[in-house]
Amino acid sequence: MTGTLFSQLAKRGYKGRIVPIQHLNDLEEEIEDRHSRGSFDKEFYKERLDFFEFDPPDSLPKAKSIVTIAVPRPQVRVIFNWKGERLPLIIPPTYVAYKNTYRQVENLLREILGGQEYRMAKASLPEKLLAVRSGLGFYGKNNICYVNGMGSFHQLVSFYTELPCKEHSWQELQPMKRCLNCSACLRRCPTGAITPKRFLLRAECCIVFHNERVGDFPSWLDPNWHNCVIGCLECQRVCPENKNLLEWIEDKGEFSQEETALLSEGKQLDRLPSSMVIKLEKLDLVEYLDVLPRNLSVLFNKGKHSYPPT
Ligand code: B12
Ligand code: SF4
Ligand code: SF4
Repeated sequence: MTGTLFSQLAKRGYKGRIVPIQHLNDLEEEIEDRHSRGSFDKEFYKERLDFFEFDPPDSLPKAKSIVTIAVPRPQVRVIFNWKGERLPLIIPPTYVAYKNTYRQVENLLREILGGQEYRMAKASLPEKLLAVRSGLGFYGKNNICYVNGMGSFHQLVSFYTELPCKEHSWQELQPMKRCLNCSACLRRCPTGAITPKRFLLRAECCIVFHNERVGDFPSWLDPNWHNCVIGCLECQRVCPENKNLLEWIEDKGEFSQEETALLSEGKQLDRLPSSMVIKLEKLDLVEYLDVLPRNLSVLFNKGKHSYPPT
């Protein structure tokens, strides 16, 4: 059955691994151990890591395995019309269609496993750790997970299933081989979040932590470091492992002068025309509406509009 599962995934260009449910303990211990040693900034932990659930949900008491899957995802380019200029801006892989990608994989798994009466449920786990431990990927020095043939441009999705796991691997934490002789991401990261002092990212220094949340950027964060509508691509663009993926950019629409002005003013969803709401939903930007005025104004002011330039 696992053979059928993974060949069906491969047909769509996805890659996956399965591990027995017993490894949940290992995932929990690893995160808890780092937490108790004080490796995480307190605010960061509370905001971003506190949601992990290291038990299968009550709806699936007989879960036997965890399946983790990597789905290739492109960068997305959106045009914003601002002060008479058409500005192409980039949204990094995974933001657009995040939930949709998840749903697609869920439906596919339900189709394959449901035929055999195996049930499944969503897992809220540290997905990179699971992917690397299961042998699906490797850690880059930038702490992002790399999968052969996909670089770091992929979304990870994971599910509990009732499918028994006969064969699996559980690897040591593995850096990518290429990282042994490379530090390009470390040198490029503007904030020092990637540091030679330890492998674990200083996530509280990562631009993404700050440009995904509402409020002013902290005073130490130079707004010119901000480089995408949301998120950051500096450490992935410079990575040789992503060389062949950099031009995989999907164009996903345009906001007119009036629409861009509404976004920049921070108008709430119920104040926006329905045509705009549809655009925002398609881009999965609705949840970032509150951060767009700040993020866009920085990009509009710095005049460094796109990557690669068009
Ligand atoms: C919290 C979070 C963030 C935080 C913190 C990121 C982080 N590195 O922890 C912030 C907001 C900053 C963030 C940013 C981004 N994120 Co994010 N994020 C998450 C989330 C919710 C949890 C990540 C996590 O577990 N962090 C906790 C730390 C402890 O885990 P870790 O990063 O795996 O750290 C391990 C290594 O340091 C390793 N380690 C320690 N020492 C050593 C030594 C050696 C030698 C080795 C090899 C390893 C090693 O051990 C640690 C685990 O114990 C996941 C979704 C999920 N459910 O997992 C998405 C997720 C990780 N994010 C994702 C993405 C795409 C991003 C961004 C690339 C988005 C962007 N372009 O802007 C950036 C990348 C920033 C970066 N350099 O990491 C994807 C990653 C896909 C991939 N290819 O890996 C995920 C998996 C979402 C998804 N479902 O696809 N994210
Ligand atoms: S830029 Fe170099 S060091 Fe960083 S993840 Fe890529 S290969 Fe590894
Ligand atoms: S995403 Fe940006 S800020 Fe975060 S580690 Fe990478 S380069 Fe540094």
